[in-house]
Amino acid sequence: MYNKFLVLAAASLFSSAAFAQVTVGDPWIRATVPAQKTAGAFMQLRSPKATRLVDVQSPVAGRAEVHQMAMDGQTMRMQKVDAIDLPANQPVNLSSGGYHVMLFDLKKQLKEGEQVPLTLTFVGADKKRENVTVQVPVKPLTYTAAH
Ligand SMILES: [Cu+2]
Repeated sequence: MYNKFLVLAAASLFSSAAFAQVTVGDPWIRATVPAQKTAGAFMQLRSPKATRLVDVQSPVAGRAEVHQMAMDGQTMRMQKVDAIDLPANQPVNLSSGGYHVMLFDLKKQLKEGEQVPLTLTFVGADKKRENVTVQVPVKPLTYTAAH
């Protein structure tokens, strides 16, 4: 089962690359408790040509931002970043402790097993905008990525 999934994932990576699209690997969102208004989303981005992630949107959130964790003195804080640079063919990880997507003003509780649509907007060197929409599975509060 697990091996089969890996093969399928690899196959989809290759087919997407043929269309010069950004691929989104292993996306996930952490489940929320009732009344929680924010959630973090994580994934691995890879682009066949240099591009930048400039915007994020989701129908379940009033607003979404790209964030980065950074040390502020002794305290780890997150701050909004305007864009994430994706060098050609170099995977960029959005993971806890680094870059992540932050959803604000959640319109509902995100429960384990659900899928949340997330649209990522990229702008390449040619200034063309490219939208990539992925269905992001909601993972339990205790989940950490496999790698
Ligand atoms: Cu954040």
